[in-house]
Amino acid sequence: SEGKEKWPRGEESVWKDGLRSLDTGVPSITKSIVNHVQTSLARQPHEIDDLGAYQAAALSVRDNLIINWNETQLHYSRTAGKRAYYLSLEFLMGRALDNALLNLGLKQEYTEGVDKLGFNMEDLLAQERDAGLGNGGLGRLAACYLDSSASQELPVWGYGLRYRYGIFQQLISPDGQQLEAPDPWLENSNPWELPRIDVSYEVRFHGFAERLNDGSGRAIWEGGQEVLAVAYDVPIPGCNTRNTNNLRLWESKPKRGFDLNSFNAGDYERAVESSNSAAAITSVLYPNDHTTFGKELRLKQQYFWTAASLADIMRRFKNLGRPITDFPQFVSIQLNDTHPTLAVPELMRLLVDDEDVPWNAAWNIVTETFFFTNHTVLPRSRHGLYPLCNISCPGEFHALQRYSGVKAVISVERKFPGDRERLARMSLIEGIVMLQPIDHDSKVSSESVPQNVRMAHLACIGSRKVNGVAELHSELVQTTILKDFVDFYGVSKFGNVTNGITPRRWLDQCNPELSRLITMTLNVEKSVWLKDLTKLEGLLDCVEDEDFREDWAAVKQANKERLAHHMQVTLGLNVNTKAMFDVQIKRLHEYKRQTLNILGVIHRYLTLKSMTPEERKTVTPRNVFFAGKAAPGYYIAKLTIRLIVNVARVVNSDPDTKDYLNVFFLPDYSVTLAEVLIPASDISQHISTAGTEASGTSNMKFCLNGGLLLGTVDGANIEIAEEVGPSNVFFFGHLTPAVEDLRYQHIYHPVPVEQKSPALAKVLDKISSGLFGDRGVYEPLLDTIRQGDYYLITEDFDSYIEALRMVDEAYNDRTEWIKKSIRTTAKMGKFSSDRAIQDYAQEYWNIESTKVK
Ligand code: B1N
Repeated sequence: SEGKEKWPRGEESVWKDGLRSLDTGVPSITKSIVNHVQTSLARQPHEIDDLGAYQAAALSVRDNLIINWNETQLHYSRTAGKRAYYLSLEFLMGRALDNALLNLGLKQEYTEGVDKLGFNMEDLLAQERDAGLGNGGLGRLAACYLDSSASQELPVWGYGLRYRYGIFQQLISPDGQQLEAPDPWLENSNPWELPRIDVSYEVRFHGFAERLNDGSGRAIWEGGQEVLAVAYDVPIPGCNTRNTNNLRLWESKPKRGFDLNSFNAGDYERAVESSNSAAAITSVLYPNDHTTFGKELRLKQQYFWTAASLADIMRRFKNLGRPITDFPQFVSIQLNDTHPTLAVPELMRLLVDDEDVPWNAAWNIVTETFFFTNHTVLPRSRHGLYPLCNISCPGEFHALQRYSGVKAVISVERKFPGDRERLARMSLIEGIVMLQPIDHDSKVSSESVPQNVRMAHLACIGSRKVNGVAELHSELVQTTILKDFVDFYGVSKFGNVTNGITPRRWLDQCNPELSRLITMTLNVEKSVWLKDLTKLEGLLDCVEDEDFREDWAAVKQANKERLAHHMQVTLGLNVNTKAMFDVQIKRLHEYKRQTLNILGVIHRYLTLKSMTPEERKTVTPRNVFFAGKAAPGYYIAKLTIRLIVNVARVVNSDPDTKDYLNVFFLPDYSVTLAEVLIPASDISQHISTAGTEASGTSNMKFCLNGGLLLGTVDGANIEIAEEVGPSNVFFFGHLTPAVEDLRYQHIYHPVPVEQKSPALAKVLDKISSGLFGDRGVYEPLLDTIRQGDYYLITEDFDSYIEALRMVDEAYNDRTEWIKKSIRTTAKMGKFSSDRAIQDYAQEYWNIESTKVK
């Protein structure tokens, strides 16, 4: 189906007659929607509700995407150039309809079309469920990169898993406890995916690998359980182009409905179980951000996905009819964090065992093909250590041990003779330094002793280049977790690609009013600045234009009202839209320090309480918004949510303060909720302990929408400040080089909180005293600060409070604030994911744009 040109059977003209072209023009759009109501949905016009109308409109848009998708795949096959593949266990796509309409340039026509049919486009868009196949920044980054690849006409495919349940739904009980519910995103059927029953592979688990005694080093892997990987394709439209790329997601299925052997033996239950276990592999996304290890099912997901993806990539490569050694000339594969690391030994296995490539040649192919992005230096996430034998791909284990045992150790030994400590640090398999090649038994079974594999080391040695996701983070990767590998390979193997975001979703789609104002002001076609975001600099010419500033401020005000309306309708809350909107929305994590934020809120509350009513009138009213999910097993993160909710309860109902301070925790944070929150923000908080947030990407989204940034000197905050200038950001807190020493002091020379920060001590005491109810429940959270204080809340508290004061002061100068807002948006060009994808395409993958005519 991909480019093997066959003449149609039968009469060509009949085929040609049947081919549909793109729907454009309102009459053809309404016709196609009505057709889908009648046939695809099998419903009567009079019984169509918003959901039905959404589905019919989506199917109609999908027809257009499929036509473009087919053209694109044919074009890529015909031109037979190099392709890149983005392997990510997470793709946090959000909704698709609005994005597709905007990228196709059909929003206006479809809006008119559904209007003629008696519906309102906004209502239809609201029917769609988010595709929440990710936890946070890492998964959303993958989604932005797909949008940029398609928009820049680059031949890039994503590969991931089709989880039946995406990220859990978050419910918040009245007393502030997070409850999790499954996310049945496929319940109403998903119009954006195309099941490809013609594309499937068998993936083997367990069994044994038998080495052939022919001197080739090849092994035959047999037995165990075979699971079917079935492809579902999601078309990825580019902006203002026909190029439509592909996201291929794998679903696991039992190879046969039943395990026939057990079935025949009369063991019906066992037969059903094996089919369940196959289907279970892609049943649910692991809801942990930064920590997921030691779970067998997770590792099975990883192997299932990498094996199916590589088989698919190999088949496509072989269609080119090239010798296998050309593989890296036609294929680049980006490993999104360590999650797809098993692709390294799996490609070795395919090359050595299936393609009969000698070991050294195979290793050269592998290390020319893969590229590895590291997304975190946090110690807890780095334990990418898995008991590899337990996932039981002994074929993998076999290949890996051969490498680890023979090659790597020998070459490290050669470069650093006798440095056993270095050898131990660099070892791929924890606790094992093999100076002698292991004497392989000809059979390696899954019953072998479990040994932990260091995924980051394996990904590093298996890749041509390794990159971090912001300047500071890439530096930290090279000086800390992979330092020994820098010594070994040299710095040229290591690089940086600062993250980016797609301005299509994160400005044009989520903030249509601002988009319109920008287009009018720059006086170019919208797609011109959307595809060259540095064009925003043109806004700087208008900073002194008072009318323009008022228009700019009016858009922000309208977005604040849109959020307030949303909260009124969905949560029944009244939000004062005259107040400053201060937003922190991200996964709950100690390193991200939502705790610091809520402690600052309490400090503000106590200060307000100590003022006279007259004094209070000088205070800038503030709404503080929080949203974010906590990993279900992350006790401290859940306790932080509970504290926020209870602070909100007390503060919002206190007649002394409620006109000056309100706190909101919005449940069930998602891409779609972010699209409402971000355009409404005056200031947003990105306040991780220095050196812990690899990049952050929501910081870029807020700034692109004219929200100012309050943050630490960390991740991409630093590069944002470089662009917008120091007077347009609010920085506070200790710098990365100080962090290690401060932590050391906290352990060996602890100073009581009262001495470090009396203001903070008072806040902690108030919580302990039960001011926010639940006396005693918050002690474990407070103890993380009083003892050890790993994330340095006490060290940064006072400068944080001072930064908040400076935000207040700046906000009170309305004209200056609007100017800062305009200047911030104007300087966001660097953070377009188009720039990031160009970096990858040119510096890493070596692929070129190729436009579909
Ligand atoms: O990746 C984002 C960055 O902008 C963030 O700073 C970074 O925290 C985030 C294991 C992760 N790093 N590591 C993860 C997610 C899931 C998982 O199972 C680790 N996510 C990040 C994009 O670069």
